[in-house]
Amino acid sequence: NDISVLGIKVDLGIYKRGANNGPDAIRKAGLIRGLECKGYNVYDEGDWDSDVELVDYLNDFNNVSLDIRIVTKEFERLANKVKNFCTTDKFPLIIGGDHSISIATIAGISLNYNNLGIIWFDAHADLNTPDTSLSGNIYGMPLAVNLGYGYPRFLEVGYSGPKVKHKNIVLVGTRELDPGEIKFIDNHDIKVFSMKEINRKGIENVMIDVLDYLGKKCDGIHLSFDMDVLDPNYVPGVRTPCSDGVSLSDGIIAMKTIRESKLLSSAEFVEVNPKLDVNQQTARNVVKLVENLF
Ligand code: DIR
Ligand code: MN
Ligand code: MN
Ligand code: MN
Repeated sequence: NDISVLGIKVDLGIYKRGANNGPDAIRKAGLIRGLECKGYNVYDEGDWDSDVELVDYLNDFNNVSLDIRIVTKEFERLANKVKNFCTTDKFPLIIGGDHSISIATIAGISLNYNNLGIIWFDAHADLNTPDTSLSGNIYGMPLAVNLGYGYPRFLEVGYSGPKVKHKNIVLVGTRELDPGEIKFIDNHDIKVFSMKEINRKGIENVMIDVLDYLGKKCDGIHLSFDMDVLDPNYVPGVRTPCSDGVSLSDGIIAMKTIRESKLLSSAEFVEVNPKLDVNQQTARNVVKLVENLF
């Protein structure tokens, strides 16, 4: 009945800033109190921040390629932090930050399991590599890195090589893929429950399939929830809104189905950008989802 919370004030995934203040906004929207009201003991470990040097670097050289060496150093430190964060008997709940943090969080989390499964809620697949990315943004690459593809330096974060197996990954709510990502999925054993499947089968049936697929073979399941998987009506505060997405009520049903399975071992909610948000709607909806996950 214990949950530990870690905020990650990192938005190295793109040159435009804002998602670094996601943890702040999610806390202000009542995350901790919401969980305590449900009877959980919440251990708030505060926010992890990247080096000041790096922040200055981003501000001074806006729209210039990020130095991958510097970003890698930050991810190394973060992976180490997350590894320690996860080695307690409390449920690790992470709030971001942009989705690039998953390069580090999943490296850290995976050290605690032999066969980690990942449920990737996202309008996107985040399977780009520097070769296939059309934007150049690192936030479009984390899942590829977790699988062992991408900037060679990133593949060393935490430890060398892949952090998860292809067959242990499920994408949910997918609806905007780049050509390289489509090819990647075609050539690898990655399960995809796209928006089309959700509309056809219903979210509850989809989630039962997801949990059955992973539950049988994994010794832990991590939820990586990019808020842009929801329809833009519910998430004005994301960098890349994507139309015809998951409704808030379906998101809540998905969280409840995961909770009832008792299979989840860690979770992260990312891509809340307070600069873009309207009336704290996106931050509040993170709280709503989390309240139904526990
Ligand atoms: C796009 C957007 N595929 C990219 N990716 C996002 O930049 O690679 N992922 N927003 O969540
Ligand atoms: Mn950024
Ligand atoms: Mn994403
Ligand atoms: Mn996305």
